Amino acid sequence: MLTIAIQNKGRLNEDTISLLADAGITASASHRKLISDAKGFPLHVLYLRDDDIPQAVAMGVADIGIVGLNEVLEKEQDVDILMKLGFGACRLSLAVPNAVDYPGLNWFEGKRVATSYPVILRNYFSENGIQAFVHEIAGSVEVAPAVGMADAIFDIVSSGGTLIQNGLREEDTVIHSEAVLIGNPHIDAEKKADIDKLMFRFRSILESKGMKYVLMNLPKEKVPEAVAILPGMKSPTLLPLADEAWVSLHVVLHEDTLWEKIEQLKNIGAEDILVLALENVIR
Ligand code: PRT
Ligand code: ZN
Repeated sequence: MLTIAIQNKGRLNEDTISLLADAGITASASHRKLISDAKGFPLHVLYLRDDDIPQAVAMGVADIGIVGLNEVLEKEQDVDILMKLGFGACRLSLAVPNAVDYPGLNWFEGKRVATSYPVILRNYFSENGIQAFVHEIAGSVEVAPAVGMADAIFDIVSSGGTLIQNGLREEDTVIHSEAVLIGNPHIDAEKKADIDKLMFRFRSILESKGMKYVLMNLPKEKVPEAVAILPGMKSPTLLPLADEAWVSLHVVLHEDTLWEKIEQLKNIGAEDILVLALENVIR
């Protein structure tokens, strides 16, 4: 049976549990357990600190894991990145005190930079030919410049609020991160088949994000114009109505273009437009 390592508590725990739930898999959210059996899929769930997940997967203690890309890159363990999961978005950035007049990356030459991500930062500096002092600290990296422990920091940024509160300014984004599914590279065929099944479910959930199912009544003669408004679709679905001059048109739209398309369809005579939530897109 497949074993998945997930964060036991913290920022990724809730979204991970709800992604599994959307995929029909009930995993206990309990923070005290180390391991439990999920319902709805043959799966052991191992609850770990996010820092330990890449190693657990590389060692085969877990076959797969859900963790931030930032942790995967930092730990440099032998794992495959199987797919991005669309939550836990953040970036790893260099930030300097507001008072600094920042000319570019060269500013970091000879400077002390505090971070919890020394591996990623050292790699970045060496790729860019910068010689700086990387100070690893475990937490509260953002206070290091104010207390004189560092000249700048390299840390996770999401809204940017923490930087502002600490008088720091984001200057250089090094990586964009989000939660990813990782896998042990030496998995047997049986487990591989289960991982494929799981990924198929995750993909259908991700694809349906932001999608709406839209239906409307349309004068039959307007169908070619409606099709022209809806490019990129294989074809909208048309169903006959009792009144033969009208059809019912069904289409899946992304919410980014939803209102624009609906206005255009209204302008050519669409009526009684229903917009419904879409749970899964299975291709
Ligand atoms: O206990 P454990 O080791 O498992 O957890 P942890 O404390 O190491 O990590 P946790 O739970 O804080 O974060 C888990 C993962 O969530 C990270 O590895 C990232 O992949 C992701 N993530 C997404 C974030 C953030 N957004 C985030 N904003 N992780 C941390 N932050 C911090 C950031 O460092 C900043 O100090 O939240 C603070 C607020 O950010 P702003 O910019 O919104 O103010
Ligand atoms: Zn951690």
